[in-house]
Amino acid sequence: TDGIHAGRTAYHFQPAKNWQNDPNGPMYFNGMYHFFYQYNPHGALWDIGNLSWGHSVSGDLVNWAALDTAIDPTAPFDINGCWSGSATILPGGAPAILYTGIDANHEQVQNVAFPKNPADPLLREWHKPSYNPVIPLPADVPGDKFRDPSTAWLGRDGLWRITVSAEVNGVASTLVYRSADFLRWERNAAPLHASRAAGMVECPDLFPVMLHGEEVGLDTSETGAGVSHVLKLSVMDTLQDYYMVGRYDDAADAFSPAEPERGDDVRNWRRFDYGHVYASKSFFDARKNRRVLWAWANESDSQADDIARGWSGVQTVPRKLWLDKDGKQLRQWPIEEIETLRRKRVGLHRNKALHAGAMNEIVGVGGSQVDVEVAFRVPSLEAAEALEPNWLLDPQKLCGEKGASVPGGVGPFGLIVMASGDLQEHTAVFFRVFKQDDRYKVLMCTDLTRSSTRAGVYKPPYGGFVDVDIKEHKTIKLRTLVDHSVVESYGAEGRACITARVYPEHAETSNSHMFVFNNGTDKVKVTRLEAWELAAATVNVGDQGLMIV
Ligand code: DQQ
Repeated sequence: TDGIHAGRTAYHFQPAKNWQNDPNGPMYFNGMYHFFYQYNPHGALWDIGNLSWGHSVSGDLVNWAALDTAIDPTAPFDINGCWSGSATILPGGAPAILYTGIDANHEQVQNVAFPKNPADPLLREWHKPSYNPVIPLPADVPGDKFRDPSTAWLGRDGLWRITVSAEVNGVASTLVYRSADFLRWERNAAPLHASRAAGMVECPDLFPVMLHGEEVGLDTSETGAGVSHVLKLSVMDTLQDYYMVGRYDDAADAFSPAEPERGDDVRNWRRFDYGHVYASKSFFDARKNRRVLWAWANESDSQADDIARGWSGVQTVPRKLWLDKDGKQLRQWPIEEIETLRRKRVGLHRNKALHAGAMNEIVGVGGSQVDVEVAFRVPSLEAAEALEPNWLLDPQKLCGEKGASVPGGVGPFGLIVMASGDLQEHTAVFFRVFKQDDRYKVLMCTDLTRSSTRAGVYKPPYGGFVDVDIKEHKTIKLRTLVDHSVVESYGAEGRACITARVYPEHAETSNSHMFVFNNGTDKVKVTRLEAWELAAATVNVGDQGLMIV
């Protein structure tokens, strides 16, 4: 393999080299998108003391220019690491960053940083005032469990609020702090959320969404009629991100879940992605009036591979995010700017029936950079397999037991991507419909078990149930973005996402193939299929000019 290029993505965000993890402080400011990220400038692995904030800018969220690191561990309040945090655009126009520093005592504290020169269109240099930390470690919180300040929002009383993750007397808590001036912060006695069950949570976020399914995004301080809120938490125990929709009350700084039956244990909340992403963070994009989510996707091969490649970690494509009409689930979709990379296209002219066992190659578009959208019409649900109630508990296990090659009634049907000519290597993304009494359950899976012939790679099946009424819709759609080592899928118009990392060996020397398939006894119809090869974006490499929109 050619070292640094093996598996390097063409349009997912990566620094030119080295380790990256959490997305930090994304914002749109002064006509420019800024993206910061947890970055180790000294190597390809996470290193507790060496985390800096990497910084890139973009005019379109697709092409990125790398700048120098924005925040580095240099002061007593962050000398042992500059960990995750968020940006807030203050009234009057200047942005502020709040981040976690690991201080000289190895304790986690919250710090503030401001642009040295707010008139610099690139905000290249950041100043960390010497009065930091603005929030020292509270007495009832252990030194290693206090971190990840969110973007701030204004309450109707004119005070700023942020959330910070902490363990308080052994209880994982999402704390709220208030401030009039962004410098002095006071903790609210009651946390926004607390749970004994799941262990430490990280990277908390609270943001508003339109209640009635409108795809319009809201600035983080919006409240009032027609507005719902989303509480997002990353759970260390499972390394997964979860969310709950609910009502936020800015008088008490309290959150009441829309689905209280899911309980306090965050692991029973809804998932952003059934694959492999963590530490997600969203921001309000005032340029296009939308909320955009970023999330980190770690490597699934070994640390030795990371070192050999010289880098580790990618970000998902930025996703537009909104609340479904049902008031409970979020929908996600790749930002439309990704479509500017679409080049060679193939499409279907008329409906195509896929009979039992069908496996049709999508001819004319191939390789490791593709975007494919397909709609499957399910004419009958008669043959749907009966669902055993305990299968609901572990959809990932179910995807393992009922993989793409296990015939079913309605499904499995879906896409096969990153397939070698002999099919020894392939990744299947598919649906399977089950029947429970007179209701139907749609399972979505990404099966990585055959994704690579390489040993020492984590190749699980991923999966989740899709919250969609198949009986009413009769059609289920799938969009999959393939980018060398990423297979990122959006099921049922963004109701379920699965992001996976793949390391196919064949792709280093030969072309990859793509198929639509049906392995159910009932036929399904492909009513739409469009596939594009995607051009490579300019992501932190080369000596690109800045594209300022
Ligand atoms: N990563 C950061 C922490 C955060 C964790 C450190 C989540 O601030 O809690 O790199 O991945």
